[in-house]
Amino acid sequence: MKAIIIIPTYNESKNIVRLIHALQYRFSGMTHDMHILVVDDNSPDGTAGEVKKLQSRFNNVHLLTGEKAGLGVAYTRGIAHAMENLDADVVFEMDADFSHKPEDVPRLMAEIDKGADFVIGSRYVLGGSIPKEWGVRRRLNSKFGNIVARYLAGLYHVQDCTAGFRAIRASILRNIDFSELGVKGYAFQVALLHQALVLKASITEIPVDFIDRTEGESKLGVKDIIEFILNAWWIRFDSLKTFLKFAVVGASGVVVNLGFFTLFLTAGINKYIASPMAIEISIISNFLLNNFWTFRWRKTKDRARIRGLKFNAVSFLALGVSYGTFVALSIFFPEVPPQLHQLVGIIPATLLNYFLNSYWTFKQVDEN
Ligand SMILES: Nc1nc2c(ncn2[C@@H]2O[C@H](COP(=O)(O)OP(=O)(O)O)[C@@H](O)[C@H]2O)c(=O)[nH]1
Ligand SMILES: [Mg+2]
Repeated sequence: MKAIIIIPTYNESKNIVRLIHALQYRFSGMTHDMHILVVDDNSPDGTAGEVKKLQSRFNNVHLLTGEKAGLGVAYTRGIAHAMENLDADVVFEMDADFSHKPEDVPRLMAEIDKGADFVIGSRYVLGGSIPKEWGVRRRLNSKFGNIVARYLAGLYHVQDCTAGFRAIRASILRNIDFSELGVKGYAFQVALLHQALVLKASITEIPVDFIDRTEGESKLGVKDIIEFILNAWWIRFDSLKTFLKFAVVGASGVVVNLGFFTLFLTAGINKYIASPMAIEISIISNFLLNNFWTFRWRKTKDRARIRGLKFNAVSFLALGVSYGTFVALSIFFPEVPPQLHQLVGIIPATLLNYFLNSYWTFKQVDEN
């Protein structure tokens, strides 16, 4: 089999030469036809020049250059080149900064040999690790990204969703429309994993130690983090249509809530009683619309009755949050019309309501 290790680089001149040598050393003990494709975005530090020098020594080293447009864009270009021009059977993703150990490459390849379609060098399965020297902040950052991908996007079954060390069969990649992924930065890793899950690829995680880089700096930016979170929501909703339906239901809930609240006030009901009544009615109407319209297609584990019970538990909590906000605002800002307090109370309750219902009540069951 022909395997292409794609290494995206931006200012990695201090790492790339050493890494290419280390990989060549590992390749010598392997039976497959192993290649390296460096995708460099015109790094100002001359990374591409270093690679070119090595190309005269190694004929399995390839270079693709382009404008800097993000990690995902670089990978998309690299994968297309590996498949169309280099005839890859397997494509690896690997960082240039030695965070991924070259000696793990044969281990990932061995899983492909055993039949896996998508092998992840995983930090979060038993035996894998993140750097011991990482402080609480970096640990939390890494964990947070993974939690967003697993629980917000819903990729529950993969322990390390954000890993950048993977081996993927070309047969899987060929069925993915990369122009549809809609991501430019680090979110690419999660978007690609999601597509592999949609295609029912056989996914294997093997433990790796993730090593802290010693040369150069991380390129992860704020833009990447924002795109990462938006992408997770996007995956959760699966499509624009589901998202729009959810938004329409949410908007209708606001109208129902405030409409009934006003109705109860005009009927002379005390505002502290009118508020929870209106909240409850809108929660129920939202549930019914989401159940029978927005998420109708979702296969869930529970029967409708259990789902109804779970939903009631969630509603009760959401009602508490919404009503608590209403009461607090009424006490602190008595001069503001009560409708406004009621409106603001909807915000935290909606977030909680959606999250718990999506993750628990309407949790999608996996068919695998
Ligand atoms: N071509 C290209 N490579 C990138 C870009 N952003 C990051 N990289 C490379 O992707 C790999 C992982 O990036 P790194 O900054 O180490 O991310 P971190 O490990 O999450 O901090 C490294 O080899 C980077 O040089 C980019 O925009 N374009
Ligand atoms: Mg790194």
